[in-house]
Amino acid sequence: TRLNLRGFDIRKGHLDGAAQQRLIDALRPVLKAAPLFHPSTASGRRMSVRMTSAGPLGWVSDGRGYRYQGAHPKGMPWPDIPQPILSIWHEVTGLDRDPDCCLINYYGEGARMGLHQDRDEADFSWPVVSISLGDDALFRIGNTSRGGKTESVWLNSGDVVIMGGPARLAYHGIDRIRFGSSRLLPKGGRINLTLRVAA
Ligand code: MD3
Ligand code: FE
Repeated sequence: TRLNLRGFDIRKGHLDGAAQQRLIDALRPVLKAAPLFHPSTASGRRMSVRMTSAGPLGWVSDGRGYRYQGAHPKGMPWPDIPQPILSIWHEVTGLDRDPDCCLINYYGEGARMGLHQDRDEADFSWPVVSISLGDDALFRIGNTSRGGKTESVWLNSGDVVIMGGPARLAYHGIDRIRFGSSRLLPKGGRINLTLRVAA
């Protein structure tokens, strides 16, 4: 089913169980080559979500601020974005160009992501595509400026969300996950993939 919330195009159950498992299998070597790390905010606080990236550019955050860069914090190049992930981008966006970043967020027990905008990309006219895998997550959507009313929706494993147009600059975050609600990841938790054109 398809749901439109404030311009967020939410495809519930877009990926069946087999497709979800293929993505997890494709991510295993990526996580081995570019291990998850805890980014720290510019203010020096460690984020509860662990992250890594695939593609020419990856998103990092440390004492020097937020940015996209060509290498993992430990120095290795980011691995390529697996083909089954690129296929989903092309299927749902219809675009000719590939994303240059697949940001991989891992939510363990208690991890969350506060309301924020994604504004480190060069051109906000490209959409962002999000793929949810594993445990359920409570996704909150706000407005293009801070404050005002928000709306929440549960994202489940296999859901795909496309943010384009004005939704691209909306505040959003993950309030909490239901740890252990899915069997997809043997150790539990949630993986969110976001496909972006960063440069
Ligand atoms: C709306 N991730 O990585 S995905 C993020 O579930 C992020 O891990 C959340 O917010 C997660 O920045 C939410 C949905 C999402 C991702 C990117 C967006 C919504 C977005 C970029 C612009 C607008
Ligand atoms: Fe975001």
